[in-house]
Amino acid sequence: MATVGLRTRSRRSLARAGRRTNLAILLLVVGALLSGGLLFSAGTPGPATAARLAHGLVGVGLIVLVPWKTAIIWRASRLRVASLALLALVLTCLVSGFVQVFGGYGLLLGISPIQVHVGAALVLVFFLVVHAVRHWPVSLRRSDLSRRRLLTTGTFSVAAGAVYGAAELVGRVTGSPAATRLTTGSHPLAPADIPATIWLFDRVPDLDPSTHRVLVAGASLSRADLEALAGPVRARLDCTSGWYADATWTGVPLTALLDPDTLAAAASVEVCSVTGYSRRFPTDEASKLWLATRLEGRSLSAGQGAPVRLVAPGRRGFWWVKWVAAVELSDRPATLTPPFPLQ
Ligand SMILES: Nc1nc2c(c(=O)[nH]1)N[C@H]1C(S)=C(S)[C@@H](COP(=O)(O)O)O[C@H]1N2
Ligand SMILES: [Mo]
Repeated sequence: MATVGLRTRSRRSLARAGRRTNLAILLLVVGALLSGGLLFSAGTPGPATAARLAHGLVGVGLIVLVPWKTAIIWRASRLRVASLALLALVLTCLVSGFVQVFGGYGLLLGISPIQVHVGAALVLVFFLVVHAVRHWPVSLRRSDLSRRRLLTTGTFSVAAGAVYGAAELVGRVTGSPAATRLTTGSHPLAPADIPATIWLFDRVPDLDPSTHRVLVAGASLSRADLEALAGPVRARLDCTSGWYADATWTGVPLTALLDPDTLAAAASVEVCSVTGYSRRFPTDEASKLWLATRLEGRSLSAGQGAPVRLVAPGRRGFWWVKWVAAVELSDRPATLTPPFPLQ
């Protein structure tokens, strides 16, 4: 039997590209949406790291399939606008994802790569549904699960893992921003550069720090009351929009403000903003939740949550409720909270 050259083999492989390539791409795009959704909603670094790794691998998997998908597109007798839009959106997601990882946190025309990435992904869902409906049903064959096919899938996964590892290595060797990011994917910022960040649609409220009061389990406290009890706390603010900052805040732990017996009897502690934004924590986290009035010694700015905001070391940024109005103990378990606020 004559050995077949690598070039001939890859040419044949590309010529066979079709149903299975498309199926793999469908699975990878769905996987990207799921892992991206998990990464967005993970409240702590552990799950965020797992989701980030899965998201990166799936993204690289899509890139590995580019030659095969190109062969399919090249052969297609006609290309529909909706399909081309879907293609453009997938490419936008891939490119913005790479810019975020290797370019670091930055804004171009006031927009960050992650905003482009998430925005394109949301629009993509619509075109993905159109595309899937048009090509429905996806034909599955018994041979798709044959040993040979599983071997191909395994080889493909190893290739994706290798490309991922190589990209990570290149990022490090070249000293790109990818080298200094956290396992959650966030890039470092100095405390002075912390941007005022809105989760989705919240608004900076107009508050007077000298008259504002925070209700802590019914007790009304002024900023001066809180500052009288406050001390320094080092914490890492890690925002899902792709940056983090290690900084010193000035605050009071909730355990210093709440009666220990009442706290022990409750199931959760809810921290509410004047805007309606709120987060519910398990009561055993109360000693790690701080009502803060200062950042690096300076009073908070309006955008940073003045006069009082939550500092929640170990929780991702969207748990750090700004413009705190009340801290309430309740019988409701902390698990009965949506993963993230809808405002
Ligand atoms: N009330 C309220 N609190 C909020 C937000 C918000 O939109 N509304 N954004 C959260 C997000 S996503 C982050 S990352 C941090 C950002 O804090 P910063 O504005 O000081 O950077 O605040 C959190 N607290
Ligand atoms: Mo955030």
